[in-house]
Amino acid sequence: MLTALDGAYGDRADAVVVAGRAASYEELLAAARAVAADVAGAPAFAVTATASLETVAAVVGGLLAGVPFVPLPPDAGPAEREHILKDSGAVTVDVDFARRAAAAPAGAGGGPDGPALVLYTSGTTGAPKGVVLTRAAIAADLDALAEAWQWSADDTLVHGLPLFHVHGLVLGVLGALRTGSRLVHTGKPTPDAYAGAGGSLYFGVPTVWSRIAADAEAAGALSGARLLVSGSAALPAPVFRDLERLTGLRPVERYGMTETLITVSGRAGGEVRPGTVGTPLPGIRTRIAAEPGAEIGELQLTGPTLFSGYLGRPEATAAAYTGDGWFRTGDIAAVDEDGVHRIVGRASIDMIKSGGYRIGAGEIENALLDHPKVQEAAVVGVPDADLGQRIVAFVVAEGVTGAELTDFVAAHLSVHKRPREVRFVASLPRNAMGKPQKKLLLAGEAGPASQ
Ligand code: MCA
Ligand code: AMP
Repeated sequence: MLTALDGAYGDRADAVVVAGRAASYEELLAAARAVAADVAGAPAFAVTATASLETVAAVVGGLLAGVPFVPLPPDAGPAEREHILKDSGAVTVDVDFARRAAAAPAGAGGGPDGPALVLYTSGTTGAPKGVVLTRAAIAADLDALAEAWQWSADDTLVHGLPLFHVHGLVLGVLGALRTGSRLVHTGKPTPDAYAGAGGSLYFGVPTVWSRIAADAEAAGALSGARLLVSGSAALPAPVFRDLERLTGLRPVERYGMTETLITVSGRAGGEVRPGTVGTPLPGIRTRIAAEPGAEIGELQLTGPTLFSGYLGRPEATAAAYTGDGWFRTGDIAAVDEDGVHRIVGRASIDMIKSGGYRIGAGEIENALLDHPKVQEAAVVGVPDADLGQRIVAFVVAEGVTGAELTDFVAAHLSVHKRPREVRFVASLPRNAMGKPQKKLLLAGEAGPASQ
């Protein structure tokens, strides 16, 4: 699974650098074996997934032991943490990178179809669901990306993404360990940190790229790189153009989901057009479920990178597929005559993407309604130049401030799920069925609300 740790590409003292701390593959493997010994036999294990060598050792340790790893967002409040632990049945483990073991526990390991990761992600309503990803799906995705991006042991990969989602953990850690590229995780994805890291390959969400594009000096420092990759949300065309002007590189966009891993991407050395996410990766088939005569519709796909289901939720898993077995992404897309895909928006107004984080409106509404002063709440994603969308909560409440409600959500769920703005209203516009009419709440906001 992780070719670099088998010694395929040699070793160096700074093969993996996370937030300023360096480790060789040998050190990482020894720390991961100690994790594997701790978790062997558990149904699943959870670690608070800070941006650290400990989290890297945890994900590798889980693979060595054949025990699924459940990364806990470090900013998760008690409600979110408890939900993830209870739902997954994971034991919690503390990782000490200084603890080393000479061998993995006897008899440990997992087959290709065994679960490697359970990643919690939001739907439009309710609490986050656990997405089960197998080793085979991860390996297939990383190999497809390595081919698409000509990603190899000659690269130094740089990013500063969180280690509890696909982007930072699967691509950003396991990808480096499978291809043998040196990894520099910057801790935080600031323009200065990216500029100072001296990489050949850079990953970022559009918010990261737009902050870099606004900092000419930092962007200029990336001009020696080979490839800049953007994903997790739509890269605005002006950011694409600014990056090209400042770095001389045309950033490659790729598209994916927690449930499918990365399925569509631009190619290194290929033609790249702003606003498009490229063509399907090897092994992936896509189709557009459009109304007769229409060219855009829901993007549906099949392939070896898909999840094996939502943990313990067979009905939700079944509902994610069409009758003929295609995964329903919930994204609205178009495909041009060359097979190049363009993501137009989300089918549901209740799925928000803010800073690259996927956030279900229902989860935030439920958290707000748990506050004793809140009578009604409706949450929407409003177009935002920095975050793509920012979470805005419309509430009917008295005797509480917006800042108090923001802190309440930040403490209960996670800091990154907090509303950036709370607007107090006398009542929510509702249709005849009593459902809040969110389109009316969004009326007057500039730009498309879907991205
Ligand atoms: C602010 N803070 C608070 C509060 N308000 N803390 C407590 N209570 C409050 N009310 C603090 C935070 O703790 C943090 O402190 C600081 O303010 C800023 O927080 P944050 O909102 O996180 O910062 P940001 O600047 O808005 O973050 C932008 C970001 C971030 C860095 C781009 O959104 C990010 O990392 N996004 C990546 C998401 C991602 O990886 N998505 C991939 C999903 P301090 O700074 O001290 O901590 S996987 C996926 O989508 C697929 C498969 C795909 O296609 O990739
Ligand atoms: P998540 O499950 O957090 O990985 O979020 C997946 C969602 O992110 C997808 O369903 C899309 O809505 C969005 N997404 C990911 N990559 C892109 C992209 N390059 N362009 C537009 N949307 C994207």
